Amino acid sequence: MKEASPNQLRFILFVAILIWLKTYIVYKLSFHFKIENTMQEFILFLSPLSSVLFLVGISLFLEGKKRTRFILFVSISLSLLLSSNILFYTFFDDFITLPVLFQTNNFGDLGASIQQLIDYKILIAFADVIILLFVIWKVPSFIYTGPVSRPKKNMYFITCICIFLVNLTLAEIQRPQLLTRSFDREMLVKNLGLYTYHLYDAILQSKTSVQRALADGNKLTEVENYISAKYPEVENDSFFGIAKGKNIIMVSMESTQSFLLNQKINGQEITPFLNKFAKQSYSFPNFYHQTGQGKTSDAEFLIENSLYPLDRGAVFFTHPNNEYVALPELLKPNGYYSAVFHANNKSFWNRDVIYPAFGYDRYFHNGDYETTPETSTQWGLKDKEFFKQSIPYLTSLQQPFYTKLITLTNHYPFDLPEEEQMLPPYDSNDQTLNRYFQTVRYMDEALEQFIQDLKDAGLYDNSVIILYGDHYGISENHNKAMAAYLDKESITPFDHIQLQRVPLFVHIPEKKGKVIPTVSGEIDVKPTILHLLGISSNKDFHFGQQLFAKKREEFIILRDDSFITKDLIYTKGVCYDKKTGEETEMGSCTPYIHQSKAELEYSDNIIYSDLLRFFPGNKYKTGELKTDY
Ligand code: GP9
Ligand code: MN
Repeated sequence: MKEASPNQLRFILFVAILIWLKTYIVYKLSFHFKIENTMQEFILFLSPLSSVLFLVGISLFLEGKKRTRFILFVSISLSLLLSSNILFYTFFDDFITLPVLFQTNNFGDLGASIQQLIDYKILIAFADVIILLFVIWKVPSFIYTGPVSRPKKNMYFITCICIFLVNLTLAEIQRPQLLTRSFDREMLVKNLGLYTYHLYDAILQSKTSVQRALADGNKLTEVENYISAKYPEVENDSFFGIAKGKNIIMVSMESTQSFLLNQKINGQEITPFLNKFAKQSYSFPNFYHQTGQGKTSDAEFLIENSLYPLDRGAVFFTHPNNEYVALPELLKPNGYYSAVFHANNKSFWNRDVIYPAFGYDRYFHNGDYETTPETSTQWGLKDKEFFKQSIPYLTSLQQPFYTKLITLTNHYPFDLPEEEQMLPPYDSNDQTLNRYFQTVRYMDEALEQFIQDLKDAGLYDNSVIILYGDHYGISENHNKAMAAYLDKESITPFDHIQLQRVPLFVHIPEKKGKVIPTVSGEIDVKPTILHLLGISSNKDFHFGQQLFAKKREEFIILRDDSFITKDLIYTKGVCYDKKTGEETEMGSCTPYIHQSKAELEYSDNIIYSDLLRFFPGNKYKTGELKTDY
């Protein structure tokens, strides 16, 4: 006997609704979407539905056991996708993109952190799978696996498309240009649903592969023209060549934000050494990190290439085989030996693959360091021990050298044994912030010892020492605690941008240094180093502007499309007056919005199409990277 028609879809609809509601519950528990009105909440609620209906609906073309198996497959796959996003979000405050997904090595290293993050939310992510298995086992009569009539299928998919179109229209009303602004992942997920977002991401990714194949060398000339018009070179100021022939020792200070400087908790300075060092250096209080999903590696990329990192994924992973005109490579013809020090897995962030493309001669990684459980955290060797063991390597290098040391201890979850915590405990409700202060202080002490050791080794007086914070350490998830700490009612989007400032100190031998308040960013470091060493920039390709120039254009673009000028901050579609922190009329920001869009696009194009292959200065490529002693 033919089954009554409503029952043909009963099981499929049941599963779709289950996955849909589960997804919404996970959204609410795990992701911090900024919801401004009821309509946005409704879109958030609606958004997973069409894709879930569609995916589950494919099973209508199968019959019998195959249909049930397929539905189970969809349910498990989506649960896996969802739970990976839960973990990733807790850690990086962002959603997964395809390139990041291929960074399995990194996920391996995150192991210990992931254990801390696994909780009941993951169980909820799999709730539908559990219910589904139960139904298959206990109530098989509920499952209809027979044929479904054509009109019924048509009706099903038309409904599906209608829901999607309603969703998209509402989303476009709330957020015009949604699909063209892919860098705003939260917006995409919020409006299109997590699963549609992943499809969209996959399409973008394949577009990238095609782009390289179709690249045109003339595009590079276009970018060069843009750069020389926007950022003309000033070579003959008094800083040009001031450190000619000196070594460069650069330190990437993990997760170090500027708000920590010159501040006390419980009457004690958080960073006593950095505060002192700042006074003997050129310090840049308005220096911003510009990193994206690639975090530390993006900071390295910005600093050594003066190109923007990508809006999705870490460029270290997505484009390690491109041609670059990076600092180590540029300095080589000037007699510089280059080395990088990082006491963690050599493959973290794909460094062992991309460093040769930057022209590095030597990569010291965890294989070069003595590590014991006492001297390390999950992020590798602790900073004090890292610096201590790096000194003999540093002193043995051929001079002049260009070096970069990457600290690790001040990394989320900011773990440090109690006996090594030197500050009186900070007592907020937010354990992450409490712990952060301790690891920052630890790093501060490690740096103090390091600088002393450089002096003892005779390297201090013939080296330019550059310390920079790679990116934020305290994410938006901790805004409540941050607001309390900063004595504010809340952290506004304006405050958030100001919190993206990270320290930059440039110590030049025999120079007293001073505070230079120019609005600047990681993109400016490369031309600055070349300038100090007296290396003409016409062999170089870079976006930033050297930091000592009197007439710099004060304009820094962040990877999420926000920007900062001398007087304005633009973020999340709002233009702010820097003096008041209040919203100001959009007209003031408009020209910069265009410029920032163009500049990011130019930079992205260079990477996606591997345009620096066509750069004539690109002839210093060197041979192998040594990774063992
Ligand atoms: C890992 C370290 C941390 O080696 O550089 O990277 P992050 O998670 O900060 O990008
Ligand atoms: Mn980092």
